[in-house]
Amino acid sequence: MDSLAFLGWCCVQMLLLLITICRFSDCYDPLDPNGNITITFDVLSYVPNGYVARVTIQNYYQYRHVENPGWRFGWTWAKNEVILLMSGAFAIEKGNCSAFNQNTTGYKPLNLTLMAPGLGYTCGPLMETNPTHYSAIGGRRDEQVSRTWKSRCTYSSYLAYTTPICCVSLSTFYNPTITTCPSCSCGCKEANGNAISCVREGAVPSNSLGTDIVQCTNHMCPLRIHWHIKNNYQNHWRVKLTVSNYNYGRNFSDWNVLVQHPGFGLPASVYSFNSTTLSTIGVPEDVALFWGKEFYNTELLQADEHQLGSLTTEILLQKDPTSFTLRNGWGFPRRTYVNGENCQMPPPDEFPMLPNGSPRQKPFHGQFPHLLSVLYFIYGTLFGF
Ligand SMILES: *[C@@H]1O[C@H](CO)[C@@H](O)[C@H](O)[C@H]1NC(C)=O
Ligand SMILES: *[C@@H]1O[C@H](CO)[C@@H](O)[C@H](O)[C@H]1NC(C)=O
Ligand SMILES: *[C@@H]1O[C@H](CO)[C@@H](O)[C@H](O)[C@H]1NC(C)=O
Ligand SMILES: *[C@@H]1O[C@H](CO)[C@@H](O)[C@H](O)[C@H]1NC(C)=O
Ligand SMILES: *[C@@H]1O[C@H](CO)[C@@H](O)[C@H](O)[C@H]1NC(C)=O
Ligand SMILES: CC(=O)N[C@H]1CO[C@H](CO)[C@@H](O)[C@@H]1O
Repeated sequence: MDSLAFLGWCCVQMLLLLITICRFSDCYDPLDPNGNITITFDVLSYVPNGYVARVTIQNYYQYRHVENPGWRFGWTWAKNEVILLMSGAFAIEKGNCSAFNQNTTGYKPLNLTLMAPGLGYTCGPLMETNPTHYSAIGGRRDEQVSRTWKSRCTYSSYLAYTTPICCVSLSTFYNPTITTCPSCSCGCKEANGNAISCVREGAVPSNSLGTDIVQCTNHMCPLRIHWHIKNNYQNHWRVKLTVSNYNYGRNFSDWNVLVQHPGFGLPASVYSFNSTTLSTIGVPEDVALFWGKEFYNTELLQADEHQLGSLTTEILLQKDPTSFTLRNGWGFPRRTYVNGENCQMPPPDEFPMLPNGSPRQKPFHGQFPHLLSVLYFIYGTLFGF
C-alpha cells in the first residue's frame, strides 16, 4: 500500500514536470535519450595576446541531421576578445572591435548559439574537461592539447516549430475506410486570421521556390506518412509506407523516417529504402529507421501542380506468433518521425477496424497507445538520466 502510494506520487511529480517544463516529447526524446550535439574547444596553444583553439562540432543524434544551408555557430566574448585568424569556417559578422584590449587572454566564450540551420538547439555553458589527446609522429607519441572546454547542445522541437510538420494517415486491406491525418494537424487554413497560406491542388504556385507554401489539405502539413497494411500471409505481413511532400518550395535531401512498431522486433525486408533498427533502452517497441538509397531516392522532391513529392517502399514483416495480431490497431505504428520531428497520429479510436471487429469505441484499448506513450516517458525520465 505504501509503495503504491509512493508510485502514485512519483508519477504525479513526473507528469507535473512534463506539463510545466515541456510539451510531451519536446525536451526529451525517449527514442534517442543520449542524442546531443557536442561542441569542443581545444586550446592548442597560447600566444602572447590570446590562444589558438580548434573547434569541433559533433552530431550524436541518431536521426537529426543538419539540412541545407547548414549550421551556424556563435558565441559572445567574455572580455572583448577578437578573432585574428580563422580557417575551416567563415566568421560572418564583424562586431565592435574598438574595445579590444591586447592583455585579454584565455577566457572561454560565453552564451553559445547553434542554428542547424533553424532554431531548436540550446547549448549549455562551456565546461572544463580533460584535455583531448591525440597521437603524433605516426602514432608513436601521445600528445594533449593545453585545455579543453565542452558544451552540450540539445534539440527541442518546441523551440523550432510551433506546430508539428508532419502527420500520419492509415489504411488496410481489410477495411475500405482510410483514416486521414487529424484535421489541422499542422495548423488550420483559416484560424483566427492566422491563416497559413496554401495552394489549391492543381493550381500553379507562384514564387514558391525556397518558401514553405503547402498544398491546401485538411491537415495542412508539409509532410505526410501513409501506412497501408497491404497483405496478410501465413508467416508474413506486408506494409506499404509512403512519404509525401506537400511543400511547393522545398526538397528534403537526406530525409529519414523513423517508425516505432512491435513488428520490427524480427528482421524485416525493406525494398526501396535503406534501413536499420535502433537500439532503444526502456522503450518496449522496436524502432526502425529508414532513409533513401544512394543515387535512387535520397531526395524527397517538392510538390508541383501535377503531383506531390513522394517516396514509397514495401516492407515485409515476419509474424511473431506470440504477439502478432491485427486486432486493436496492433498493425499500426506507435510513433512516427520524419527528420526527427514527431508526426501527428490519428487518435486510436479512428484506426481502421477489423470487419468482424470490436465496436469503434472501446475505452481501454482505444486509449492504449496513448497510455503507452505516457509510460515510456516516465520510464525514460526515471532511467534515462
Ligand atoms: C553526447 O552524446 C554522446 C553519444 O551518445 C555521449 O557519449 C556523450 O556523453 C553525450 N554528451 C553529454 C554531455 O551528454
Ligand atoms: C564600440 O565600443 C566602444 C567601447 O566599448 C563604444 O564606446 C562605442 O560606442 C561602440 N560603438 C558602437 C557603434 O557600438
Ligand atoms: C549571456 O547569458 C547570461 C545568462 O546565461 C546573460 O546574463 C548575459 O546577459 C548573456 N550575455 C550576452 C552578451 O548575451
Ligand atoms: C528541387 O529539386 C528539383 C529537381 O532537382 C529542382 O528542379 C528544384 O528547383 C528544387 N527545388 C528547390 C527549392 O531547390
Ligand atoms: C545504405 O546505408 C549505408 C549506411 O549509410 C550505406 O553504406 C549504403 O551504401 C546504403 N545503401 C544504399 C543502397 O544506398
Ligand atoms: C595595459 C592594460 O590594459 N593592462 C590591463 C590588462 O587587463 C588586466 C586585467 O583585466 C589589467 O589588470 C591590466 O591593467
